[in-house]
Amino acid sequence: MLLLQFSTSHYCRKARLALGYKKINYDVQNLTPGLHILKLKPLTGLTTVPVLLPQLPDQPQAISDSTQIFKFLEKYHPEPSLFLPNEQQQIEAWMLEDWFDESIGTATRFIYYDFRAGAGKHIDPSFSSQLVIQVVRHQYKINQAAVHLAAERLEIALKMLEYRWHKQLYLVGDRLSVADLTAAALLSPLALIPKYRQNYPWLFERIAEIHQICGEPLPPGLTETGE
Ligand SMILES: N[C@@H](CCC(=O)N[C@@H](CS)C(=O)NCC(=O)O)C(=O)O
Repeated sequence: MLLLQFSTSHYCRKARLALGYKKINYDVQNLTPGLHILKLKPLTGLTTVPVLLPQLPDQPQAISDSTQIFKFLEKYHPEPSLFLPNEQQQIEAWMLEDWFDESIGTATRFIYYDFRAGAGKHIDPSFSSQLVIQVVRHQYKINQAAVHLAAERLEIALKMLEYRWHKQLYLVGDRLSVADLTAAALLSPLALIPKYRQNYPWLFERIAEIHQICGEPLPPGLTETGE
């Protein structure tokens, strides 16, 4: 299998966590932002990564969207399962997965790129890095008002995660599900932001644990020793 990705994308991290959880061998191809459209549009009709190319007989040529990749992997490689045996719990896991995908993953993107252009500029002040950051800010219309709203949305997610991850371990049911992997990937960009690191240490411990279970290297800002 081949995963088409941006190396820094948290949605691509989400797909890698699922591949790792299921111990599936795969290669990655890092696409260049901007030029990625030329490759993806004819393949999927969309412009976003991740895209999985199963490269297997009788399987689709390309699967676009991290949620569709979860569904394909579960069918292709059912064990270990990312679906919960209780149907009602699985519906709840999908609802959380979708909320993280559509709302919280974009909120962390807004907060992350705002940080990288301001207080976190020192992480990579190079012209090329700051240019990419400005292009992304323009593409997603990231301004102060939008960042403020994103931070408010994120607060709700953090309260929910504190209750479920911190106190119960799993977001739904009694084992890892699509909801846990999605949250671990889509909140990972916050690991570079001191305010979140200081206020939510349990969050990053759980994100690190899930990465370790999935055999995926830790996101930038987290190290194996937790520093
Ligand atoms: N809902 C999509 C979102 C993926 C997404 O937003 N990917 C971004 C990178 S983080 C992307 O490819 N952006 C480039 C573009 O929109 O052209 C998924 O879960 O796969």
